[in-house]
Amino acid sequence: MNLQERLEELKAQGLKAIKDSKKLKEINDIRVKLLGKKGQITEVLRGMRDLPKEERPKIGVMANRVRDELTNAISNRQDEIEIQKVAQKLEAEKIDVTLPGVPVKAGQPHVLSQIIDEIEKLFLGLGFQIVEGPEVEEDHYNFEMLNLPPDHPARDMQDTFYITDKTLMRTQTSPVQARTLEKHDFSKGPLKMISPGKVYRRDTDDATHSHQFHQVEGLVVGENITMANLKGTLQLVAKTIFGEDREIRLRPSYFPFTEPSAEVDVSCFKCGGKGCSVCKQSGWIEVLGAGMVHPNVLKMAGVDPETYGGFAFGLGPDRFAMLKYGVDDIREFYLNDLRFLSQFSQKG
Ligand code: FA5
Repeated sequence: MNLQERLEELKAQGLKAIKDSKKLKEINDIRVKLLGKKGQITEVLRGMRDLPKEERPKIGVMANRVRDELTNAISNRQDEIEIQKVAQKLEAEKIDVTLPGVPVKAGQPHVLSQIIDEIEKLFLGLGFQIVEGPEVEEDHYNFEMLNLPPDHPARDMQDTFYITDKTLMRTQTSPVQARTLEKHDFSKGPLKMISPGKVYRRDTDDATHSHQFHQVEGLVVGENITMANLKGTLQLVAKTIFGEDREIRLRPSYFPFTEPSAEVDVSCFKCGGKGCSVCKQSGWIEVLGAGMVHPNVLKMAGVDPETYGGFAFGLGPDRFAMLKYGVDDIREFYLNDLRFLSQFSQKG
């Protein structure tokens, strides 16, 4: 076989092997076998030394053409294999966009937040401002400014967690009354505010008591504010939260920062006032404390009690929620059990 025939043969074999190759490694092996330093084509080119001078150019041209053809074929096949590889990968990793997604469970505000939101909405509609106060409070505001000097016996009812001698976890939202009264400019009109938030007491946890619970404080101070205004406001709260047919009643009570003071009951949601096990046969359930702001509280905040007066109340949203939904243990609100919490739809 002369060199020309050998070249033709190598070309035909090479092209066929390139065409049949499936992997990049295979094609690389073919390249080395044909065109590498010790490759078959390279060998042919070396063999040209033994040819008569006049034949060399012809064979040289042919050998170069065969080498170029094989190089192109290798490069094209490499590209094809690469493309196939990508196509296979895409096929294998195909995402079926018609598959149903993993459902994201929509949450909802905690039932206590729902009650507080409802109360806030009502009071915003009545033109009240919403004020927040610190949970780590000064003894000065939590007690003294509310007419509870050190050693006042009523402090015992609200024993709490002290941070230092002078700072404590607030036992009530009433300190926000004192803080707001101090700042209010009465030349601009009466003060109407509510203040929701967490409070803390060293109460032993039981079905109706928690060491951490919520209160919403209310305070109105201005000229000619009467107890009738207090009663009307609380009636509205009861009807908004518990329903149109709820009545309230005020019972005389004692708070150092209000005079007169009242404990406020709502007619029982279960029996409507006839008497049942929920209301302990009384027809009424206690929900909040209230009263007319004590003149000492006004004086201490720099407000003239001869000109201004008003009412205040402090209600417990935890107890409201218990009554509204018939929950018999306050601790349920703090256990974070979604089976319990998800029962309370947003609309309540
Ligand atoms: C007060 O805390 C007064 N600051 C309320 C007040 C404000 C009176 C303004 C007058 C003027 P009392 O301790 O009664 O009052 O608490 C008010 C409400 O908080 C109660 O009616 C009850 O609903 C709720 N509450 C009290 N202690 C607990 C507790 N341990 N767990 C859950 N709720 C409680």
